Amino acid sequence: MRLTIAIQKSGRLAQKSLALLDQCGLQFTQSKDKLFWFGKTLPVNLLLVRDDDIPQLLLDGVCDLGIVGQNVATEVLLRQCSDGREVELNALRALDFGHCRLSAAVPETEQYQRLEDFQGKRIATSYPHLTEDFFRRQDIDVQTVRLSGSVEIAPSLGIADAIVDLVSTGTTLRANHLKEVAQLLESQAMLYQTNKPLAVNKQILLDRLLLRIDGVLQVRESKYVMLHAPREALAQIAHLLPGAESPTVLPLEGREDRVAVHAVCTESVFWEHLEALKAAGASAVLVLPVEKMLA
Ligand code: PRT
Ligand code: ZN
Repeated sequence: MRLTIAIQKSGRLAQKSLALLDQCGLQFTQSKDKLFWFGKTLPVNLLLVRDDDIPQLLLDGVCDLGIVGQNVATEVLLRQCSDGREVELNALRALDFGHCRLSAAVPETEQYQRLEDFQGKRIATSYPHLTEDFFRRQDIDVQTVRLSGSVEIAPSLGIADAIVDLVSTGTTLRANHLKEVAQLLESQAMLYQTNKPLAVNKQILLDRLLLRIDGVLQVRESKYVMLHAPREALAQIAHLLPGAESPTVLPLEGREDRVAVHAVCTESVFWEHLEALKAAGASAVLVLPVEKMLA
């Protein structure tokens, strides 16, 4: 029995999705049509598709897991809901890439003060369900103009008064003389599953994969810190190590007053942390990268 994961074939999430699975030790033989990759190292196959298709493939049971932006998953779920279908997806892990926000923007020249200014406006978007749901909740009537791309040019073409689109740096908005005035959703890539239970063997495999994913996510920030410290400052030093659980304390040959301290810091270690450790009496401080981690 094999697990199937759907990921984006090409686009903003494609490389990072593959990199994550690669870091989890998954390797694949690529098929010629490149749509289906066979897992060599674990019984996990890949389906390479357009990101918009991933939620539906999950709901239809074509794949067991999918990596897609929350923006896309939420839009598809709202669309299903508006068609009278109650469906859900479980977000198993936030993957910390593909960060963006779905925002409303109006022409720079527009006098905008509050959300109610959208009343009666035409809003161009590729996210009609998210947009309608957001404004409906605020009791504001808007008319959506559905576009599948180049949403940002709609106001200058006169086909909409405002837009709702994804923003990351804001460059696209500025280039089109638009200003971001409200945020509808914050998004990043997520690992999704349906809420249908998996067969036992697949669940065991998924649990194993999740442990590896957690290890990969954690390792990005983690550092292994080694230092020498006065025995009486141990409590203070342990407190100064960012995100470290009980450190290992080792004797130093020929020294009664000082010990070696080793700890895994699961949060970023900045120069400020090292300076504070030194001020507390630490010396010989070494910060090493962590390659792999399994909790
Ligand atoms: O072909 P396929 O359908 O698979 O891909 P796609 O073209 O629909 O999606 P793609 O690859 O562009 O984006 C995939 C996912 O990346 C999105 O669904 C988001 O979850 C995430 N993401 C993160 C973004 C952005 N950042 C982003 N900036 N998706 C799109 N953009 C676009 C945005 O639409 C706008 O045109 O980038 C422009 C704005 O960027 P800035 O930096 O100028 O603000
Ligand atoms: Zn898409």
